[in-house]
Amino acid sequence: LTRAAWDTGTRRSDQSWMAAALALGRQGNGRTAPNPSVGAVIVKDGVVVGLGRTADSGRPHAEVVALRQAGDAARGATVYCTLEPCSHFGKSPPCADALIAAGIARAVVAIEDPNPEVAGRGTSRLRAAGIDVDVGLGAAQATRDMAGHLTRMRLGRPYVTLKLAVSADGAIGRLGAGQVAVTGPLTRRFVHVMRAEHDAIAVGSGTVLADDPALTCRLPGMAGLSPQRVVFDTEARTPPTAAIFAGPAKTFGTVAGPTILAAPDVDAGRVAALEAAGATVVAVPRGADRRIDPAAALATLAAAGVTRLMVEGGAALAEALWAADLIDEVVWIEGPHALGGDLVRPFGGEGRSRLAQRFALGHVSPVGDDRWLHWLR
Ligand code: AOF
Ligand code: ZN
Repeated sequence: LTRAAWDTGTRRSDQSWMAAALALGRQGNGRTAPNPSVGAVIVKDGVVVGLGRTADSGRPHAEVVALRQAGDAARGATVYCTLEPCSHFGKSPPCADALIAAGIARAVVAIEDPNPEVAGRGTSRLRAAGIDVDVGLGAAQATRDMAGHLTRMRLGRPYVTLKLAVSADGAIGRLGAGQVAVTGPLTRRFVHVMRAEHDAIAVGSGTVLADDPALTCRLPGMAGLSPQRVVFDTEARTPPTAAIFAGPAKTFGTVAGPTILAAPDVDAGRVAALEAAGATVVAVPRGADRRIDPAAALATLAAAGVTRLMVEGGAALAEALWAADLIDEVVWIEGPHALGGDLVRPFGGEGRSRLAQRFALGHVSPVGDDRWLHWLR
C-alpha cells in the first residue's frame, strides 16, 4: 500500500464515520434545547464501539453517551464528534476530560463550538493531552445541522425558519376567508415533523384570531415533541380560550404553556387573564412602527433557550421579520391549485420573487401534489 492510497482510504472512512455522527446528531434536533444536538461515534480498529447523541433536554452530552457504551474499548480508539467537545464544568465535568481519561487516541471534530465557555479550549485540551485532533471534516453539514446553537451563540437569537404555504397563484389565503387549505395531506404530515424538529413555533396574533391554530405536532406517538408556542402579540389580543393553550408542548427552564410576547404597556387585566390561562407573558419593547420589536422578541426567546424557531404565519409577522432581516431560511410550499378571488399574498404582494433578493434556491422536493422549495442564505 502506498502512503497516498493509505491516506485516501483513511479519509474516506473518516468521512463515512463523520456522516454517521452527523446523522445521529440530527435526530435530536428539536429535543435538546437549549443545547445543540451533537452526535459522537467511537471507532476502534474499523468497528463502532460507541454511539451517542446529546440526550433530550441537553444532558448527558453525546461524547459521554458514546463513552459509556464503549467502556474499555475506547482506549486507543478514534472519536468522531460533530461539535468540539466541551471544556467547561457545566452540570457535569467537561467531555474533553472524559475523552482523555478514557484513553481516546484521535479525535475528528466537524466544527468548533462558538460557545464562549468552550471556543477552541475543548480541542486544545485534547491536544495538550497528546490526542491527535483533526477539525473541519463535515463542517458544512454540521453548520447547517446545528444552525440553531450557532446562531444563538453568535447572534443571541434563534435560527429562524419561515414556512409559507402558498397556492399556485402565490397566495397564503383569501381576504377574510379564514384558514384555506392550499397544500395537501402529505405536506401537512411533513409540516408536523418540521414542528417536532423545532424548539418553538411562532405566529402573529392575527393568525391566532383568524385561524385559532393548535400548532402542535399531531403525528402518532410524537405529541410530546410539540414545539413551545409563541405569539407575537403587541396588544395582548390572544384569547385565553385559544387552541394554543390546549395540548402538550416542550418546555425550557420554567416556561410552560404558550409564550405571549406583548408590549410592556398593555392592559394589565388582559395579561393577568392570559397568565391565569397558563401563558407566560413577556414584555418586549415597541419598535418604530409601535409593534413589538422583532429583534428584541427573538433575543427574549434565545434567552429562554430557544435555538430553532419555526415561523408559521401570518403575512404581517413574515413582513416584520423580513424588514428586520431576521429570516435565515424559507420553506416555501406551493400547492397545485389557484385560489382566485381577493388574494392575500406574502411579502407585500411580491411573494416568491422577493425571496431571490436575499436567498438562493436550494433543493426542491415534490411532496404529494405540492412542491417544497428550500431557500437558504
Ligand atoms: C458537547 N457535547 O453533546 C453538547 C455540547 O449546560 P451544559 O453544561 O450541558 O453545556 C451546554 C453547552 O455545551 C452547549 O451550549 C454547547 O456549547 C455544549 N454542548 N457539547 O461537547 C454535547 N450538547
Ligand atoms: Zn460536553
